[in-house]
Amino acid sequence: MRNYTNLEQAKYLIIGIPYEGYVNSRLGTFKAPSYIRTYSELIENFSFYFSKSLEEIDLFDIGDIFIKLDENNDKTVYNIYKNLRNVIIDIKKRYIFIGGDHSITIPAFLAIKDVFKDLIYIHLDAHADCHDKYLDQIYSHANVVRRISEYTNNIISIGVRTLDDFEKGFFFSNIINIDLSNISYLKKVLENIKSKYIYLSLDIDFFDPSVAYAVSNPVYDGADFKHFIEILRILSEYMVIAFDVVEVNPFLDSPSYNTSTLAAHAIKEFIISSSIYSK
Ligand SMILES: [Mn+2]
Repeated sequence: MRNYTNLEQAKYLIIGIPYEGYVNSRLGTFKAPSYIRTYSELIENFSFYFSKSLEEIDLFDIGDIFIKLDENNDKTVYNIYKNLRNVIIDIKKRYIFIGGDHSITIPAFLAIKDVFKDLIYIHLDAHADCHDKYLDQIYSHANVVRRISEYTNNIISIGVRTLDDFEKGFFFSNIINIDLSNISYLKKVLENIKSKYIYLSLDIDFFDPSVAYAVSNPVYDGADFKHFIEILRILSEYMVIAFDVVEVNPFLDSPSYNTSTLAAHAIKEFIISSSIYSK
């Protein structure tokens, strides 16, 4: 994707966060922002689903943020939050973050929430990410929903299909869970929430491994791209202020790089679908 405008005029800012925190299986997601940018060059501008072109939208890619690494993962995540606070200052813009592993969603959500107070969090993921502590970490990829739940009561998960015994109690009693076979329920849920803004997070393992192969923790029986489009159609009637794509692992993506390309497609369709909202 190209820049169609400059930083000042941009309605959408794209920000890479090439950070991978606690790795419990296969390293690689820190490389995703550069691969997703590279394979975005395969993508055509016009959206078949939303009848609009990227060329009509002012977007600007500011590149990757600087990440001050600390020996302690939790401190590094806090450093990411502080840096994002310097970038997220314009309430007329929307923000797209490219991870990185899912831990980057915690500082991104908190930095967005500092500016857009009244925030709903929607989690598209195979995993519940509801661990309070995970291998002694509180800001890892497995704690995302649990940490965010400390800042908003309005959390919706879609596509979760595996759970750890340590997190299932919290998940079932605190999170609104929507099954892939019942996505239209999202509309009903949102009608009953008064909050104005939405943060949408896409863990690429939300998709079935046959759709998104290059992920660190694949779980079968996942989503197809049409499920994602169905969600975007519903959300196009709401103000989705921020979107992230996380957990693409380019080291597992060779030789096709289909998963990196899928992530770029998801970003394109998010930008176009959310730009339709005009209230
Ligand atoms: Mn996941």
